[in-house]
Amino acid sequence: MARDTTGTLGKGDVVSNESLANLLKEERRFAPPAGLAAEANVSAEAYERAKADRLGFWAEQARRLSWETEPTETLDWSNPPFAKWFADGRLNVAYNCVDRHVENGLGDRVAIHFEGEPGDTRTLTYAELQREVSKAANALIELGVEAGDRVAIYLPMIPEAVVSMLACARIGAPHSLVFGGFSADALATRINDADARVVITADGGYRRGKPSALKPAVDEALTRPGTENVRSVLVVRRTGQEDIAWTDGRDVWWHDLVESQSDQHTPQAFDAEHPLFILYTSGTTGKPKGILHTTGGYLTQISYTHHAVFDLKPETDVFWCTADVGWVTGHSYIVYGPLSNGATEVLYEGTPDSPHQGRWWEIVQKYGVTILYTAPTAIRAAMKWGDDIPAKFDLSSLRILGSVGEPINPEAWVWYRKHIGAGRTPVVDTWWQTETGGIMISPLPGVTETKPGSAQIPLPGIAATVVDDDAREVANGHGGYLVLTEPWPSMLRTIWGDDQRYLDTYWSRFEHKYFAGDGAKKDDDGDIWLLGRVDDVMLVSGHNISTTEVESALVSHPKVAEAAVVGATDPQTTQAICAFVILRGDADANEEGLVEELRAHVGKQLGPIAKPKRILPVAELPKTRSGKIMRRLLRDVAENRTLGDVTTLTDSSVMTLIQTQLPAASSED
Ligand code: 6R9
Repeated sequence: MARDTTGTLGKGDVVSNESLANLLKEERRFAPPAGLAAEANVSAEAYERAKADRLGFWAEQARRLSWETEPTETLDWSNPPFAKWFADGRLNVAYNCVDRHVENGLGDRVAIHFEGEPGDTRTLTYAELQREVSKAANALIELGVEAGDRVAIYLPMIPEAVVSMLACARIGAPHSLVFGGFSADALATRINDADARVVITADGGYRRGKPSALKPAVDEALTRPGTENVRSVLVVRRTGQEDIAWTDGRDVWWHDLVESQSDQHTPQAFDAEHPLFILYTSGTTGKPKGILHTTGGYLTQISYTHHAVFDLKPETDVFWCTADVGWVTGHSYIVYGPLSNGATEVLYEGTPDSPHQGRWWEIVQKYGVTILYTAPTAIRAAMKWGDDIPAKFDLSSLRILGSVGEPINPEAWVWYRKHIGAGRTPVVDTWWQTETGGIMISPLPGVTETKPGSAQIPLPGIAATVVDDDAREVANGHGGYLVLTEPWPSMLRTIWGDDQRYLDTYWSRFEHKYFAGDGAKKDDDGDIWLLGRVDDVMLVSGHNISTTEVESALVSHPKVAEAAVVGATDPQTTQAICAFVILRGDADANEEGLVEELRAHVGKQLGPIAKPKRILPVAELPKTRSGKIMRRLLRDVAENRTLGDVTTLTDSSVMTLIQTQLPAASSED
């Protein structure tokens, strides 16, 4: 396959043009359902309006919120890239997410349907949520937390996680959530970096039918240097484990302290640029970055995008975002988006396959979920388990499906629409990052004719494009780097305590443009396709090949459910493509000729250069808690290195398993 040299791409291209052409073969198109389009919250006209007056458009969206002092300024970009949005406005985030709905007569509307992993349930109306948040806010005040103090939250997916976040927001104390799956070390680093004063945790949570302790990790983290400023640990009793260690004077039970508080608390307004939260990116390399988000701009964009992308009708919809609250999708689309819009939503503690592989579909049926927002990794797992599982449940309430977290390969997209959405529901593939705070690139369900595998176009008011090495916008049909060319309301404001790193990481690769770190291409219609992290692009015999494309080609084979591809150092070809595949439920890993069949399939789809040198069927892939494949670890395995940091893995035994399987299954040319 000859390299196309006619394009604008130079040395170090993210994607070669011939491989672009391959992805452009996707010709399936899905028009919005007529009924949905007619009633949609946002119509095509929004793009025009935002294009004509971007700042005016965002000023208009800010009016979705209740401000104590309405902003008169929209954007202050006098000191780029340090943005201020709505800087002279003042508001309270918790008031916007809770109290104002109660004041509007919606106190009896269900805010949260909680489904615990063991099957226990709890319903919280907006009025109940207001009382819980007020009590928790009063408790934090009693612990001496003041506006500006950081509070670390290390909780399972239980209502107290949402209540704690809103209580912090209510009193202006920035929260810093740490995944319940993270180790004591990871927790200590984050507590230290944010200089947290209080930690909110639980005795434990439930995972796969068993209690799993959390408090011991907090106890251990607080023995590490740099965590001395933590004066209180507030502990929710979730599992009732008995052997819990207790530090008198520091540890306090939630049911003692919070339950005894008054359920009245008057929220006070904060400046629009008051810090709302710090969230550490799971980052595959280096010290975690504390991404700082602030109040007014963040809530404006999150509320708008939740309304627009999911077409939320708060009176009738039941929204469910399956993410963990400990990562940004949970912050923006479990807590701040749905609640600012007065939605009714599901919060589920457990995993999709416990106690059976139909658990999610059972929950959709039980609560009549209408909008489901999940990640490609979960969709591919469901594909692997088989079509018959979702088919056993009534999923007819669903009307919109969303995807986030990784590129969704066309096969998974089409499967999702067909087997979960009954071939009827739009699928919105939403591209964004912890740093962007909210959705940036996505179809709109009532407007966009969708294309499986593409996130398509920037939302109204968002400016994104694809550039080459020299920062020139690429023509349609070409690939390069995804950049954001104008500031947006929910953008990160800096990296906590490290302005220089903020500049270096995001604003120095291309002048005046935000560098997202993702490879992307524009198709002939100008629609954007995401191709994975730039670091994941492989160099094979002088060709740049994106891991996403090879993975997508593998998954388009009927026997493959999931694939992870890495480039391993190779003396002949610079890097050699090494693929780890999870087979579908009915495929046999020992089948004669399977590896050859898969290699041939990729060769046919993408060309011989993209044929993996090695293909290894595995039972599991190493993933972060947010479902992203940790290719770095697979590269370590493929290159026979000792494994790097595995603390952010969901399950580190996966790596041992993969390592022991490796030599036998390799296939050489
Ligand atoms: C929200 C979230 C951000 C990175 C991002 C990109 C990948 C997210 C995607 C997607 C392709 C999508 N990503 N959504 N890639 N299509 N729809 O995931 O935030 O955890 O910070 O990750 O995830 O690589 O740069 P975060």
